[in-house]
Amino acid sequence: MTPASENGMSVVALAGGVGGARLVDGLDRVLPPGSLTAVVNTGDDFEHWGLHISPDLDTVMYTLAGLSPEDRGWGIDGDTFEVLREARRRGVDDWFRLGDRDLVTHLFRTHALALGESLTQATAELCKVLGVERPILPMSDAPCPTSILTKSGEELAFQEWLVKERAAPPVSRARHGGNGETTQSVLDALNVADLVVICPSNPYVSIDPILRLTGVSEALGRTPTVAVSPILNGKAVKGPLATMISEIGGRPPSAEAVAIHYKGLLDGFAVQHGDSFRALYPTLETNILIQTREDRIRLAHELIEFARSLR
Ligand code: FO1
Repeated sequence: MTPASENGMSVVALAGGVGGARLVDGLDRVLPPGSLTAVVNTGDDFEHWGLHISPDLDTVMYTLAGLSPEDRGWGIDGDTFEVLREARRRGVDDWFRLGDRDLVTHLFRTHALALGESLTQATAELCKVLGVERPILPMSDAPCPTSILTKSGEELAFQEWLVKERAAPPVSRARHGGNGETTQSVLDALNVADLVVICPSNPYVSIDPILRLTGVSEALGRTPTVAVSPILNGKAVKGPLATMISEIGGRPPSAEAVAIHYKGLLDGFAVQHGDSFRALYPTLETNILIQTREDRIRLAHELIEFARSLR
């Protein structure tokens, strides 16, 4: 078996938060330069302290730069929080924990956007400065805010629901705002892709915002597409996904429930040992828990080989 890293295969990975970033990191390490593009959710983006915050773009960027804390997954490992402490002392909103080093990213991005740069340009500059060579593309340069409609009839901005309210208010559905436009860079990457990988991110709030953009699902229809389940043995590795599946999807959380959600888009699905189910397409049963770098590299190799077997 020739290691995947030697064969030219252009891969587009659709990713959201921490789980997505970890698989992108694994693919980044096994694929040769120029053969991986990450298309990242910006539905979590919001303005806070007058700054444009892009949590998922930053989580993928920091992970590829080797700056992310292994456990928490977001922000910068070892970051300090002096600014946050001072903000708290002065009664400034402190529910979203912005680290001192992390703040430089938000200042840089907000300034670039104020100078008229696109989110794609600003992200490319941030990646360059942090030594991240792989293209990390925002799914859109236009605002596409995700909000959560709660069962009590409230509409909360995504980060307010997830972080400020600790994902406690029961969800009736996620609402995706914006004009539905992706970027030409995303469409160009999809048009030359030999494979699309839907990373183990939350389908409702990290992947759906990407899939609903004009031209994206059509591109997946033309390209072999494999997904990695974000649910293992009925539980989410991180975050509120399991509850969202039962609240939004109306079914018990399982890899199969996720596959049903992606109806028709998949040509293959990677699940945790014991989670396979009768599907119309091949499923890869393996260990999809990817906390360590070795796990990420192993899963990335397995995925590439699995995708090759689908041809
Ligand atoms: N998640 C939290 O649960 N609490 C936080 O205070 C928090 C701060 C934060 C700062 C920067 C950043 O890039 C991410 C941050 N996150 C925080 C994670 C973020 O809310 C989620 O990981 C993603 O939005 C999930 O897709």
